[in-house]
Amino acid sequence: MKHSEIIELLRKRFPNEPEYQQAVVEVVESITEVYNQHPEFAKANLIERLIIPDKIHTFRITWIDDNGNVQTNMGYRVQHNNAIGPYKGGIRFHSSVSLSILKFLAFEQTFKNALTTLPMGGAKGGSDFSPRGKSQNEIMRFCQAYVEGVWKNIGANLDVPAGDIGVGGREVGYMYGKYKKLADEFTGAFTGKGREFGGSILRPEATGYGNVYFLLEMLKTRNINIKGKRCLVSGSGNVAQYTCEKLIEMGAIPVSLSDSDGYIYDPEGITTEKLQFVMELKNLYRGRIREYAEEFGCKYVAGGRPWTEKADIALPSATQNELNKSDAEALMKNGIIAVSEGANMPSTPEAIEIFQQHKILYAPGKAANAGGVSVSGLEMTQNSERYSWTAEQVDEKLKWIMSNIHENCVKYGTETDGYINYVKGANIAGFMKVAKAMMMQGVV
Ligand code: NDP
Ligand code: 2IT
Repeated sequence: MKHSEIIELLRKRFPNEPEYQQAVVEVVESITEVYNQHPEFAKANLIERLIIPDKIHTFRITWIDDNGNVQTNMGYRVQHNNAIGPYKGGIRFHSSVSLSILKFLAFEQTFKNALTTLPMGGAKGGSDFSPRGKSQNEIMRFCQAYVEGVWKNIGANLDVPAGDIGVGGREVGYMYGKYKKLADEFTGAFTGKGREFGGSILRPEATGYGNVYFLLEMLKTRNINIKGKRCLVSGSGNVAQYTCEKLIEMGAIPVSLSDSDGYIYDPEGITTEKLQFVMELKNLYRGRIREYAEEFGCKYVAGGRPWTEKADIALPSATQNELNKSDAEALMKNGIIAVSEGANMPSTPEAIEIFQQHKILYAPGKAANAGGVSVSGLEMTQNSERYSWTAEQVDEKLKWIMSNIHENCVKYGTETDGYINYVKGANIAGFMKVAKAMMMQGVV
């Protein structure tokens, strides 16, 4: 495989998909060397078979708003690869959703899921529907309409969706209810369900908690204690909230949060009580993060991102490409020691280059945020067993999985000078598992 040929092929086949190109190029750069050490991979043309998703479902979603107007949105489910298990990945409802974004997320998910040790393939779905300002009934009708478009293509042994941006426990509940009615069966076809109907304990917390567990493993490699470390967190949704919760529990000090309108910086630290306010604000009242600054009298920057504030650690937990080159330079100038990604692909390639040049601890999302899908995998296991585990059991497994992912990154990503290149490590470890499974299953 020639790296330049793959990039050429990508640009030719998928010319209008910048996010997809970005995600693929990163993986190709990491795996070229090992790929070429296995001539059987090229013979089976594994790379093209990984660049073209297995299947993409595209459909129109029609729903009626509270004023009686008929609305339409685009609906998608990208089933990227099922070499190691049923398709698995979240659903995103956001006005920015495009095929390029869902393809990049499904591609990343394939390698992330391979890292978890659990049998899950990679997928992602969603819609350009914006939940912002919609009533509870509109959300429910929209969720039901999305499922109408996709229900025949998902299922416990086929493809198991979950949450992502704009889709949390409420939306999964509505989608599962509609799925159950259409399919006429009660199976684990979604994860992130309510605890009362098969949802795993700790699934809501898993991505944020898992990211902090991964961060602790990274810090351990340099004998750094997390206690008292000031942490920049972006986003204020599911991942950001539980990242803060675990940081506080570990004695670290989260000092920022954001949403698509701006960020807050609280130099005194976001405490448990303040976090409770954020959870109610975001999960119940669906308000804006600006209201935190109004409540607690701290700084709010409209339209900004928190990366220019001084801190020790950054945990981007909002969205893709939310941290660019100049943000990375600002972080370096302020002496950041670690960046651990809760979001998927939040750092641009130029930002990553800066982190690695400065040899700081840097974990890409597909390693650091794999805790969410891992507990989704554990939810699938519990659903198959028709049993539920305790919080201790799930947490112990989550910790083990995150430390195992870290170990694999060290194994495949340690460079000659001892620097751990987590991007390379995660990409090679994830790719090798999927590649071996594909080889054993023949040319299909
Ligand atoms: P939520 O919808 O709960 O929260 C998303 C947060 O990010 C909100 O604060 C939102 O602000 C902000 N945000 C979304 N889009 C943008 C944007 N274009 N610009 C600026 N801010 C934005 O989603 P999650 O917390 O679940 O997801 C956050 C990230 O974590 C995503 O990248 C997701 O793919 C990733 N992830 C999620 C997992 C999960 O289990 N949920 C698992 C692994 C990764 P606003 O309210 O203004 O829209
Ligand atoms: O990006 C992700 O890993 C998720 N949104 C979670 C997917 C899942 O199936 O739990």
